[in-house]
Amino acid sequence: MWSNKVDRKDGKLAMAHLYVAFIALLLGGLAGLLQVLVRTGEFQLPGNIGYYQILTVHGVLLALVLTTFFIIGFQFAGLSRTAGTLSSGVRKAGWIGFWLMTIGTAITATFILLNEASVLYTFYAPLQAHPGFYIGLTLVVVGSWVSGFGMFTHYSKWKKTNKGKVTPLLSFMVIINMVMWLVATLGVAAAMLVQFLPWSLGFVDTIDVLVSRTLFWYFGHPLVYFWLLPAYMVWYVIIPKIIGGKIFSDALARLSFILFLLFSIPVGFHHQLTEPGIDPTWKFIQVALTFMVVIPSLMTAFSLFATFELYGRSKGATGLFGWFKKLPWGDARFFAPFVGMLFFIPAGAGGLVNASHQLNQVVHNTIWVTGHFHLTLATSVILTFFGIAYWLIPHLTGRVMTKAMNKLAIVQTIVWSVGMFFMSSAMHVAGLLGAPRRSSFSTYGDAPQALEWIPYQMFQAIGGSILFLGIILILIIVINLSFFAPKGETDFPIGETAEQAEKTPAIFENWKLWIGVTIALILFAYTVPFIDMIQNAPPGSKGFKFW
Ligand code: HEM
Ligand SMILES: [Cu+2]
Repeated sequence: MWSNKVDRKDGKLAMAHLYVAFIALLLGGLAGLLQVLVRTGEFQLPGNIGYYQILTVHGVLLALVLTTFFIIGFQFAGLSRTAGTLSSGVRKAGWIGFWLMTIGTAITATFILLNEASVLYTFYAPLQAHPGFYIGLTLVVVGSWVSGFGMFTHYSKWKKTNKGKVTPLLSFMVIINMVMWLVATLGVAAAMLVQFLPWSLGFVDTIDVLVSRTLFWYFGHPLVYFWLLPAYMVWYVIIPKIIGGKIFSDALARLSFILFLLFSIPVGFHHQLTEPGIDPTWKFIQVALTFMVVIPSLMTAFSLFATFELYGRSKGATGLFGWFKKLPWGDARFFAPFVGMLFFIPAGAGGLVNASHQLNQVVHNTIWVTGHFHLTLATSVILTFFGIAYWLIPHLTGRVMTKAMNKLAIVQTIVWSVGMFFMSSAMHVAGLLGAPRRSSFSTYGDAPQALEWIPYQMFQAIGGSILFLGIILILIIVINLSFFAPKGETDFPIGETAEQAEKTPAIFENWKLWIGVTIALILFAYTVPFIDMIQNAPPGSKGFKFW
């Protein structure tokens, strides 16, 4: 019924998303380079460019635009590969979604560049941007919904024509991720429509700050899992095939995705631990729910390393770690995501610190936090995305990656790791010494405390500059694979499940059940504190523009 090749028309849709993603990487990375330079205390931004303006560019382009575009493009390609060519209706939905997101991004970017919206990518009230900033972001979300409904339609069509069969694993994972995204983005949509737009347009004078932040983090935590799950898709489904091994267990993979859906949303308070106005009991409950993601995370780690070990042993490896040597270290499609996985170990440990109430007091709003998500998002996830690009782009453009490009991709991975090691370690240590994040000040008038941070901020700048070199390298590879690499066939690797694995239970696709439990958990975690916030609301705040 379908071939192993993604249809050309579906490929174009996916590639359009990837182009926007990599343009965002270049511009966002440039902003990042300027930031690390400013924070050494030795460099000033030229002209009237404000620090918070470029920091807004950096956060919006990298955390919101790059990720959403890359993920939606990759997921359309994955659905087309595993559940068959998209119908013209679904493809049209994909294009409408793409253009809504692109136009939305352009509108938001315009107002940031006009210096009307230096509110950072979290747009915390009472900072108030030009309404155009919020309108643009709303269009990005609406566009992603249109694409998401396209994906749901494609899935249900597959179900209808394949009654009784288990959905291909990758397609199942895509649907979980989009369900989570849909439920989560309802929070930002509500904040935009009910709070930010009326307030920035002048229809109302004040905004309820606590409610706006709560709605933001209701979305903001599942957002990080929306970034992470596509990386997990690659680790579970694609990497086994690339190394020539098997998926350890289809059922375990699905169960871990379901657990991520359940435990990603009712936990936003762990970003608001220092927020007054939320009862500590509810903070405690949401933190306990947060720690539940340890279960699917460790399941994932276990299952990946089981795949590696089984493969190594099948190649004759002996001893406790003999299998390690058998892995295909010279293949960038494996090497980049694997290094990403390794970085996830310290990243996850740092996350446990952030989520623990007492330890959070030490690191809250320091640059430690920035160090943390440059490990999770900007290394584990991003290196995996680069690993996707190495086969997905040539697959879609009908080209092959040359040996030279593969070598450059290995170098790219090493450059990124070294740069990030310096930058992120410096951020973690400076944060422990109290250096704040999101500050254009570096020396604070030569205060002794701040001078302690400067050596780390120098390391941060060295690491950041190496990282920028990494961005140049990946762009060279992406441009080569898109336009210049030799013509040929590249495989879209999809792993098969190991023979000895258990059968997949049908209950995993009982959506009524899983969405029902998700909603029940959300209502449990948010209803009482939310009523409390509304009933005991402080006076609202007028808007502020500090830039
Ligand atoms: C050349 C590479 C990069 C450099 C040099 C860099 C540098 C920085 C620095 C110094 C900050 C903190 C500034 C401050 O708090 O004052 C920052 C923030 C941030 N970076 Fe990066 N970064 C890079 C790549 C990335 C990538 C690839 C991503 C995501 C995919 C990313 C996501 C973020 C986010 C979300 C923030 C927070 C912005 C905010 O606090 O509003 N960065 N980056
Ligand atoms: Cu979180």
